[in-house]
Amino acid sequence: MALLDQINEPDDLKKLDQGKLPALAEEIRKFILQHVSVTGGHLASNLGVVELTIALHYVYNSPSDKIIWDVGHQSYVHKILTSRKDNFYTLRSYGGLSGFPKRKESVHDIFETGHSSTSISAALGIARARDLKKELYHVIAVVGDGALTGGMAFEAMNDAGHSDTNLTVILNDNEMSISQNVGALATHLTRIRSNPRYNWLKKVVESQLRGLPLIGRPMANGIEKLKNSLKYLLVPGIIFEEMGFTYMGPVNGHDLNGLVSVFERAKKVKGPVLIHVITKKGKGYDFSETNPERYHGVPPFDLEHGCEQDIEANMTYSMTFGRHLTSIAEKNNDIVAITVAMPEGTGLTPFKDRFPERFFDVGIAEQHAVTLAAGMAANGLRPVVAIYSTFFQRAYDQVLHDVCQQNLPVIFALDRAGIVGEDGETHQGVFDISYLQHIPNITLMAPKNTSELRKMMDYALTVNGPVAIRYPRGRGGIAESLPSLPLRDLSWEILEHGCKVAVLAVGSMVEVAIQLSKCLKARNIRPTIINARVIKPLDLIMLKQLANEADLLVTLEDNVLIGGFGSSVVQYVVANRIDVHVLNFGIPDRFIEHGSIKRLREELKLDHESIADEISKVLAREEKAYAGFTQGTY
Ligand SMILES: Cc1ncc(C[n+]2csc(CCOP(=O)(O)OP(=O)(O)O)c2C)c(N)n1
Repeated sequence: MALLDQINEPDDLKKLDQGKLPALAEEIRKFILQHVSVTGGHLASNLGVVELTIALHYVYNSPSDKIIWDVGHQSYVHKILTSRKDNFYTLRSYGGLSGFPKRKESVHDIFETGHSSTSISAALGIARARDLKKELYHVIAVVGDGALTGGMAFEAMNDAGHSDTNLTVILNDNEMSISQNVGALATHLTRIRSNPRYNWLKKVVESQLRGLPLIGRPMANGIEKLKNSLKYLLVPGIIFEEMGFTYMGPVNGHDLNGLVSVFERAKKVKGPVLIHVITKKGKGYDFSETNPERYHGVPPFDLEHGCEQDIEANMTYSMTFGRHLTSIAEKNNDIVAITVAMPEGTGLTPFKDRFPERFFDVGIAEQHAVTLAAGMAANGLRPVVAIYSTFFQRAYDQVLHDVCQQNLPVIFALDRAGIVGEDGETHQGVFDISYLQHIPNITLMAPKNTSELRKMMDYALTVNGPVAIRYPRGRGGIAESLPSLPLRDLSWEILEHGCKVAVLAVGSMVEVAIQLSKCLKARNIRPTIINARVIKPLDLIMLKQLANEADLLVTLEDNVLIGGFGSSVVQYVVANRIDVHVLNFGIPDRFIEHGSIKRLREELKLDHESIADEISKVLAREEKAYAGFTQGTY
């Protein structure tokens, strides 16, 4: 019987002989490969933490002991060992297992994540609550070297390090963020890893020190002092020691005996401890070991041939952005590009290769990225910050206070705006219109297709102030064939002339509007279809005309209804006492779980048929016209 078949929860694991753990690790690797190649998901990070996770559950008693995963994309092995193996085939599908820790999924999922660098703060909070309630258990944060580049991780270490709180931080150091990790700390960690002399010397001196007799307190204190001064010479993680942590490591993260023994020792240490574990991202699968960046997150793929990609056939918004930025930067030396650890995901790799000196990967540091851009813009450059919509949330104050208040010409390229699908709640880019459009000075746009994205980028460079362009994940669909006009006057675009009903669609919802139009025509309703490509400022000339001429205005957006584009339209209509129905379609007031984009749109009734049904119903009711009517839980 396979070892994995005998394990459903951590107690089963603890019954295994320690000598069998490496064989179990191999079985789990195969299990992950078989499943993730079908479901898609975060492959390389999980293959790297197989032994680490086994050892954690072998030594600690989850859920009494609390294990908190940073980002949470590497929690698959944890899920497999905590009663979710049999459901693993549902990973990331609608109604199935989430790709991230979820409290409602398991008592072993202590804290929900998806955004990076939160684990040490959360773990410290849990540990402090434990102490105040006079409870006894271990709290462990598992954080990657990439996640450690985030400011929050430092803020938490700074706080934890000056307290006596018992807390274990496991630094999973694989030299990679999604791409190669960056920054001074990453360089320091590399130095530790790559210096065998250091480690040899440390071992020798430590064993000598352990051999010294402990005669009375003065002698013990003397040894402590000696140890402390030797630390500067010998302890590789002195930076962590100086921050108040006991540093243990570096430890080979694929040696189960070594891991079990270091965790056992760490349990006895008082105060905050940091265990430095070295792992190989993508371990055990040739393709992912050699190209961990490509295999960080994968769609379903063929195990034998690996994850292939036909670049031209997959011309995404991100690629369009990256290529166009590279081409306009040829003629404009002031353009610089900033990414937060995601050169590949945001399409900036061509720019990085062509203009290495004008490209800045700042690590997982969204706040810093935005204020860095503000500084550059204040000194005459044209910075372009490429960030996923969901992670941009982190930098709200920097956008408001450092960029917009000073009206600095920074361009924000907000990738993965709207519903993103399988990554679920923590990654949906459905808040950006609401958290940006109320900030003075900003211009906010959303293209209907990739060619319009290029036009918007050209336009943004002519604006002497902040501009944000939000665009969705993946490729454009049926709207790709539509021509795109230059923006110049920030006007909206009329795609179809009709009467009675005017549909105002934002970004990727233009595609839905085109299908909606067909559907309505089949019901003898001929709508006007507007590409509301500029969200702020509203095209008031066109809006006024439409509101006065139509019986019903319909807004479509893949942003939350509260504070979204539709709410601005309603505000305008109400403020100007225009007698017209307004129907807002967008994301209701709740978090949207994982599933395919198509499935989620249907569930949210944001597909063209559901919208057509709702419009037909309203028209059929022939209610007395009133403004401000909204759909969804507003
Ligand atoms: C605030 C935030 N920005 C960006 C990301 C995207 N992201 C997901 S995982 C990851 C790299 C994390 O690296 P590391 O912590 O070393 O984990 P590894 O995947 O290498 O195991 C990044 C940048 C994120 N999750 N959160």
